[in-house]
Amino acid sequence: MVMPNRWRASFGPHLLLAVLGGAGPAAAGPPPDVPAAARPPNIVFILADDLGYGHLGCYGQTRIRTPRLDRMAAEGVRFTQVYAGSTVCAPSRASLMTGLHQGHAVIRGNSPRVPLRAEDVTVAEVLRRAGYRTAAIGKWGLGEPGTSGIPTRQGFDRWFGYLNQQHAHDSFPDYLWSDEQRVAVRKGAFSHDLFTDEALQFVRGQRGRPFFLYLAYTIPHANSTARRMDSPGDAPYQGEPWPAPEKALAALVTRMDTDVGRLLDLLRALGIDRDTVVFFTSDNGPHREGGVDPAFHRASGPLRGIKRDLYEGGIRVPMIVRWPGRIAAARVSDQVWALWDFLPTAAELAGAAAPAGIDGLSMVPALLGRPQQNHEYLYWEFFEQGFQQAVRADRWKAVRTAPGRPLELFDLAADPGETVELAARHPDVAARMEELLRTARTESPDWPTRGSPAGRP
Ligand SMILES: [Ca+2]
Repeated sequence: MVMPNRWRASFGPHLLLAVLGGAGPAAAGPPPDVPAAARPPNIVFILADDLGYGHLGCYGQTRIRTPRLDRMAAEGVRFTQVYAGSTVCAPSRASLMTGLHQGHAVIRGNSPRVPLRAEDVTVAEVLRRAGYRTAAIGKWGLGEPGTSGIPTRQGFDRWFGYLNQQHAHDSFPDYLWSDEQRVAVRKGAFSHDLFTDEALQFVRGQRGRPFFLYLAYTIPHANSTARRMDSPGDAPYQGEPWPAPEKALAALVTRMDTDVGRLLDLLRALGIDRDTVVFFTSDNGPHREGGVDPAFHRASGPLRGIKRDLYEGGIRVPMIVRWPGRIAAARVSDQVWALWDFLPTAAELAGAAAPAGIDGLSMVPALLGRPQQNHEYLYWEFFEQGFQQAVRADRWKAVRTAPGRPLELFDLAADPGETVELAARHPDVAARMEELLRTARTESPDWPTRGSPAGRP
């Protein structure tokens, strides 16, 4: 039986702040338990790893079966124009955690391994100060052991998983981190299954206070170190006439789908699914690692490029959000937003203020189907193959694949596959995009551009 919820019934988040009194970010420590009637929703954020725009049935996949995520989309809102923070893991997660795009983020690449700093304000810190109990489970990648960047020093009450991204390549690890302890893992245990068990246990253990669960799965990332796909089996695809890595990848995606379903079933069984907002998305586009060919399962859908590209296939990701009773069922939204919008979105859901100076906007209106403020632009930069930049403004997308190369301009409304280059035909738009590539960023000492942004002398 779900208790009537006055917040859901009548209160906007700003009113909620007043109800909670000192529960905003200025308050020291979590407030005492608030009455159920005024409690903001639980927030669950599930992040897949290298899951492409085309990997889920509800985004056009025809062979890999994802019935639970498809049903989640049918029960909530499915976004068609949501973007990752970056085209690889660590920087994308840094943008997710801090609300900053890559032109301002403290972490802008997988190497060097720069940790989040003590002064960086994460979404977990914002939610914990608003009274939430917070957990991170899975792959972290934003701080090595002993640094300021580890989850327990970045706002998470509970942490279980891989700190190091290289370590996360091994899905049958010898050890994992539990809070600040290294714990042995039973031989042959598949880490993803441990993460699911831990997530279900965390949710079952919550009473009274709202919770934030950040569940960062490692599926369907490859074991890039051993150059293979780690999977406990190929079911239900063992009989398919596909290359072995493609069977393994499909099996992993379906396994994750099943486990997302288990989590949603638990929320319902506990009578809290109407009090819980669940997000599902990916950290970047699909990979070509571990023997996988992203074309085989059409992993990017209709989009151009994969992981490590700033074309759409590298950065546009699935995004499904479910909140029964508040988010209308079976809605499809083309609202343009990005993972750096999650922090202010979560803050508004919690009735808390987001830190000043971030790049993200709250997408709560878009979630609820109300008029939404749009970004003037979205910005990305990437350093692994030389300095690359991309910007999206309205229907236009510009990519520069190296300093000094010509700006490539695409009209995403007419050409989402980025096949027709238009810079010469729209010099005014190209000039505006050039200006954004220059002004959207500040220089980072850890990721020098070697040559100036936008290829200028
Ligand atoms: Ca990734």
